Amino acid sequence: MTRTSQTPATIFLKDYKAPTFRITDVQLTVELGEETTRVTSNLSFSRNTDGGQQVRLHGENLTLVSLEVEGREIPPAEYTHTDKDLTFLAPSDQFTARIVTDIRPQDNTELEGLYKSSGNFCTQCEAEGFRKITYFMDRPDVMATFTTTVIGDGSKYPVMLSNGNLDGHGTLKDGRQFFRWVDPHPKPAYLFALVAGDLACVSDEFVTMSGRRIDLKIYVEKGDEDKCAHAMQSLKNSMKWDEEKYGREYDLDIFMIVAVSDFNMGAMENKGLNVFNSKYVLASPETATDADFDGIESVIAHEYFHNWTGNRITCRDWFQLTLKEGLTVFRDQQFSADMNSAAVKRIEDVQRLRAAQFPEDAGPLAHPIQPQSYVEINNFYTATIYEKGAEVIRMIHTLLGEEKFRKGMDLYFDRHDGQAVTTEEFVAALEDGSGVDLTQFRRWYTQPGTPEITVTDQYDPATRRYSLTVRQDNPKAGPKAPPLHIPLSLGLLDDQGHELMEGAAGNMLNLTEHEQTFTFDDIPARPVPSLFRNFSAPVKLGSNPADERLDFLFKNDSDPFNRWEAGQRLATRCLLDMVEKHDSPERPNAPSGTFMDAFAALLTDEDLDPAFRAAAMALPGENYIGQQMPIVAVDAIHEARSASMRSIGTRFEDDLTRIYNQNSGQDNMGCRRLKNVALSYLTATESEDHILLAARQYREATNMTDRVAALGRLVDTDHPEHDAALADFYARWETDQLVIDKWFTLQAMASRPQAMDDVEGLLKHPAFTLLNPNRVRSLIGAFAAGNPVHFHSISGRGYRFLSDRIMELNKTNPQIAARLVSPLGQWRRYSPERQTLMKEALNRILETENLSPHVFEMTNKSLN
Ligand code: 0A1
Ligand code: ZN
Repeated sequence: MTRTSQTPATIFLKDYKAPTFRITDVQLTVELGEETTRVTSNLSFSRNTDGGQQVRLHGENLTLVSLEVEGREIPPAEYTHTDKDLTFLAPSDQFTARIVTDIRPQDNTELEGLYKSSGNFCTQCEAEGFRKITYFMDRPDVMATFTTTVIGDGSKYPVMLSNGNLDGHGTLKDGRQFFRWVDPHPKPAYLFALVAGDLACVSDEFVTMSGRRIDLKIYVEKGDEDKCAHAMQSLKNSMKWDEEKYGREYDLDIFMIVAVSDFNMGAMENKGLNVFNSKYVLASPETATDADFDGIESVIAHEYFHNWTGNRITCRDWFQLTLKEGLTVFRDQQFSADMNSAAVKRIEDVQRLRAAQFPEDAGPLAHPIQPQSYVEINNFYTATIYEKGAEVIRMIHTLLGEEKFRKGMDLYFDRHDGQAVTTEEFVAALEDGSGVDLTQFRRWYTQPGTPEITVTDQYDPATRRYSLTVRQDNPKAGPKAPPLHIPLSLGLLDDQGHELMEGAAGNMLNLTEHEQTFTFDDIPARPVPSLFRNFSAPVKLGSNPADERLDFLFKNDSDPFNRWEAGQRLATRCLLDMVEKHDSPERPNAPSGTFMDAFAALLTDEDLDPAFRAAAMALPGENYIGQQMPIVAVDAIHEARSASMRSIGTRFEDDLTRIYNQNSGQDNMGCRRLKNVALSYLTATESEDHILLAARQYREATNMTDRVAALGRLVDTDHPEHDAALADFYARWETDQLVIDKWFTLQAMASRPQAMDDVEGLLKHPAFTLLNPNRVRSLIGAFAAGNPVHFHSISGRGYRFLSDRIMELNKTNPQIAARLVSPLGQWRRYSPERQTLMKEALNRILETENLSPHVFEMTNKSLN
């Protein structure tokens, strides 16, 4: 299993050394060609530390044409050159170099460096892609000003973009067109971008708080101009919000967004020139769901907010990735909460954390938000760095309070503007700016694992004293791991549901020891505690209160998050009970009476916000239920959940039909969500009427939210409407890639018995390609992560299917291949037969010839 000669090197945080030389200015000329693209780079070097004369530049997949230092051509005997770097001697402490290289973007399927997407040139340089464009000190602590001249055939590429402000354009003597861009803000190479193509442009403007007029441009493929309005509005809202909330103003004359269809991730914050996966730009009600609209708003905000948290202040090295990512996710979460329902947003953020980060933290790929080592940095763009990182910032925000948090942030921006810094420098600035001690809190940066909290309480009527004993354990961090500083936001409710402590936000307890007891005096009767309100810390609450208490909190808690949480816990308890009794004679086929009563209350509570009500009515997903079991009972979970859906649909048919009708035809996201939850229960009954209701909704829908919700109900049936609706959907949207992704995903996640055959068949569909990451995610990613019954089929077919695709993708796009490995890494959580099959699949991957470091690291670690 362990490889020797081929094993890629591990990089350690403890080995960090500041660079001996810095590059302070870059003058880049990129001559775009159909065969060869030539890059000429003029660099200004200056000494940074003692440490000799050697200058080492990174470079991969480059053809070196020439190297000059201080105007002198350097002969090959005077430099060394490998497939990873170029090394030569510095003539003095300050010098210039000119390097000419050739590259072939049209052959680049990894989508890192300069590549082509739908005939247009574009770049992706984070984390280490700039070295695939030219030789450079490709590390984030080397920050330079850039001037970029793009040259090419103006008839093919009328639009030529790079970072900064436009400084000039025209036609060269040979007829080629050029555009020159100047970025005055020093930046690391990972923020470099270049785009060229025949693109359409949608324009707008924003006037900043100091009265500067900024041009806003969104570039898209021709024909997509009418799908940019939401992205543009989101951008303007983000710019305004960052000024109001954090005092941050934009700093160039132009802000550009380009949408491309081949992109490994969601989007990229290149200075002044964000490159986006088209999924996070293009939307119209006919083609995008409400969830897509929300996704666009948050990703546009995320990339824009990076301008201050990421670009003006960047990371010293990649171990500090959460410095920019955790902080920027927190900021985009705050923004979306301000733009929409804060309660529903918080529920969604926690669902995402639990779905993606908790399993990561509990499995073989667990790492602290500041890792200590890595093989391939691209494997560390994880839910832990992003989502848990955001929770850590949120806890700082909770501990400091709004006002002191802002003081801390102001100091951070003041102190470190223009620098490449560490998470330690961030925490120190927040501490100094707020005056709050974060010494113990820092442990969150270096401890992996999700803390498990157990709570017991006591009430003494004689002394009217109530006490809570709270314990924290973090098994993943080892028995000797010191306790974390955990903010526990608490409410106490009396038996009428009134708050016993002032302020509905409750009290904030500082949990700093392994075990601690908190006492409360003058409590007239035994209260019901509401713990970790608004999910005040990324922990698992072990102790499970009685159903009656959950029911009480579900009906009375003033904290909306905990209200939702109580309902989910009640549902989870019922489902787990059904799973446990799956093979026994007293197997229930419906959730408990307490749950049914609580659900009934929701059906008539018209005062609740519809989106919140929809979230509260939805049952926890199969993966989440599985997470609550030591060994996941895949099939029993599926059956228990399906049976519950069915019994709820049957028992409450009238109320659900009423809710469905009341919320139909309303132009409101919350109403659509509520209506579609009702539809999911109704169709679960499998009655002909309700299937036909879904079919009618499918046909008559005026928006993609309703259409996809209805189609999702039909793909799980064998009803003739199944084939009819799928065929209709394909024919209608054949030319819209993003919509066709949905078509693949719905089929990938279907639970009907023949779903695995369907998925294998779809690989051969003319619209399927492994070269487009969205398409790969829509079929293969959705199947592995969202179809537990078929992925974990005891035949092993699902595992083999996934490992085959990983091996194929390893050749063309190792980043995407590596991202698909993690479902197999959860093998310890499955039955012995499944464990064997999952490990077999991992071992097959590991034996593949020419395994990329990306896939090697993920697979090798997954077997641990
Ligand atoms: N910094 C981007 C994410 C990103 C990371 C790597 C990429 O290519 C390998 C692309 C994008 C963000 O947080 O949005
Ligand atoms: Zn980011």
